[in-house]
Amino acid sequence: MQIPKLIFATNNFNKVKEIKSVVGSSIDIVSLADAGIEIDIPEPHITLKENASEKSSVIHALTKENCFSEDTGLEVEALNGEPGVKSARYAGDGRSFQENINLLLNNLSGKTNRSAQFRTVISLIWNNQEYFFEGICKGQITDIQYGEEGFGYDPIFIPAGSNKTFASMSMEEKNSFSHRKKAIAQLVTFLKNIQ
Ligand code: ITT
Repeated sequence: MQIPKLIFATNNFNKVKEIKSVVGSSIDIVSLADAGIEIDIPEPHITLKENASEKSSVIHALTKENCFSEDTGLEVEALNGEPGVKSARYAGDGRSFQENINLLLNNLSGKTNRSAQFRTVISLIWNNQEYFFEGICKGQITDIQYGEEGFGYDPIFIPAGSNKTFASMSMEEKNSFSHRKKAIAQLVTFLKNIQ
């Protein structure tokens, strides 16, 4: 059986690293950089699903090749699901991971409900048809940040079943809990079953 090839419509190299580490040699993942595509895809919608769809559709229109994208948000219960779809630009356009973390911890200060979840929605375009997959990781937001690994909000998120932040884990350990791993595992199973 031939290994399926998929272009991954993302400019976030951390996502590429994590997803490659999960799929191993079962899928040939080609990042936008590997494919020589330089594009900043807008994410104008109010749901993760629509933004994921936008990213994969733009790359499919450009390449006509099988591709996928994912949109991820950190949904904090005490903030009514924020930053959610705005996770990348919570503190404003072009702001750093650190500025987003600072704003989130500030907005949560004094709140005892620290429950949150990461949610990833994947849009796969396979043979011109679109399919969606979702992965959720529930957990808690810390009072202070710690850990140097990972990216984004990893220094302030402790997944349920652990006592340390994602940023204090190796990639393999993060994968054993993560939203992204759960979503991509469904995509891998889907491709195995339809080939
Ligand atoms: P692409 O749209 O190019 O894929 P992006 O970084 O803009 O990359 P998103 O729109 O999905 O990705 O933004 C989600 C933001 O949420 C991201 O910038 C991080 O700050 C955060 N994030 C996503 N996944 C995360 C993870 O596994 N751990 C910590 N933070 C994460």
